[in-house]
Amino acid sequence: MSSRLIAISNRIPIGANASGGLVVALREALAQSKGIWIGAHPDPGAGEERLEPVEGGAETRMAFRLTEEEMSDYYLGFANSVLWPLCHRRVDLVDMQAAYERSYRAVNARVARLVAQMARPDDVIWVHDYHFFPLAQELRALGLTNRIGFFLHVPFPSLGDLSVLPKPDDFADWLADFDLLGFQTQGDVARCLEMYRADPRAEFMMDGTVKMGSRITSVAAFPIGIETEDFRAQAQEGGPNPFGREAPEWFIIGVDRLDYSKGIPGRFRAFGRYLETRPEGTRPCLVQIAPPTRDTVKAYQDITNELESIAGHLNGAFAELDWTPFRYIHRKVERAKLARLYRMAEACAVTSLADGMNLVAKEFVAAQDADDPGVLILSRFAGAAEDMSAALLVNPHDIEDMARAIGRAFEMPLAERQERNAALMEVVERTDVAQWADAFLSRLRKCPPTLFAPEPGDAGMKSAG
Ligand code: GDG
Repeated sequence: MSSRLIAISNRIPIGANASGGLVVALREALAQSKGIWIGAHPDPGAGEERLEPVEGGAETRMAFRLTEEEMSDYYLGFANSVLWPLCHRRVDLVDMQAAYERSYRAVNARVARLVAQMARPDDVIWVHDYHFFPLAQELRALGLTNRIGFFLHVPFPSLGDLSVLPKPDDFADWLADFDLLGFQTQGDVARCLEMYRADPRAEFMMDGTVKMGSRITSVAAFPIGIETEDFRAQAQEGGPNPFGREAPEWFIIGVDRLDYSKGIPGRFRAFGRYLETRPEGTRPCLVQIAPPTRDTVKAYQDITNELESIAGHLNGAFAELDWTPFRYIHRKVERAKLARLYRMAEACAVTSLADGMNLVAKEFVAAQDADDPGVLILSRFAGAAEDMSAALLVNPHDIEDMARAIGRAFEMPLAERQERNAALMEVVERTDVAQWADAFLSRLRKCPPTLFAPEPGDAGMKSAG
């Protein structure tokens, strides 16, 4: 029998109806190996030294509880006010506090103890995202020699930006204790290798792996995708017109968690610029869905206020009594409705300033009618742009460039739309989320085994306390 998979992510799905690409991909991989999914319970607890079973999934789900203080210092603090802006090239927004770092290290150490209690020697461990950069180091310190892989959903930080961390060298050590580092794009792989090239302790092996002390780590890109077939079916299902009697003549859609990395204010300004130059008599709309996220963090309150003010200002400038060009919805929209909206839209704008992949770009393409598809406008700074070059690629820092792209989308002949959509669909199918999970796990299972846990003082394993 093949070994079990233990997956660790910050959140785990609660309830039988939890959906989303990661949920489905991990669920399948876990079901195949009778595996376990470990993550933080959404409700706080007392920081207990135990995992509790979570009902609802066919696979085994086990949760740990964060204290209120850890929610604030580890999750909103170090993870989302230090590491998130660091990875998204916004070091100006980094809010460095000693308590945040302490909490991050303590939560990682506790999660490692909990994982170690469950893990059998031949289990394969797959750690997700920036909440758990030091987890392998903590697990090795507890003596685990299992194969441990890491997938980073967000961009890998640039070398210069890493200096904002209290001990920048620790970052390379944390990652060196994983057997496999998976990133969204070749650009992320290059930035990770640049970090090791700048580190005199790192050696590059003939097969492209990186050696730090006794540890050997593979680094590769595994572009994530969506459940393509499922999403396409949902978009085709039909149902009532989500706009009721207020359907716009021509509309461009934006769908993002309301995050400063997504470049939404620039998108609004570009649409405003386009409205100034649009063909006479046309009444296009921008429909923006942007549910709130991390809204107790100041940077998120600021972006919410900025967006409301831009939307209000631009509607004031352009709206007519019977036409509202900006339709901004600051709430979560049900998934089936979202799929239908994508299919109805003439274009979709993804204008991220930095983005690991961006699944909205893939969802929009999957939802299109191949005979009469909409146009994808895609930021060069989204990971998706590496493969989805048949989109209209734009510079999200250049309002005129984005306004021109909206104009091109508006006027694009059917044959060109079909040709671009077919090329994009080929990418979306090839990078389906099930294939992503398979590719990562089969590569991880092939990594050479760790024969012994490193001794304290080994260059690949600094103090894990
Ligand atoms: C991180 C990385 C990477 C959004 N609004 C609603 C809604 N959504 C769904 C979208 C999409 C998902 O949320 C957003 O995914 P993204 O990939 O665009 O962005 P992040 O949340 O930042 O995800 C990113 C991803 O991880 C995976 O590795 O691609 O780069 O930042 O699925 O559809 N869904 C519903 N209602 C909404 O109002 N139902």
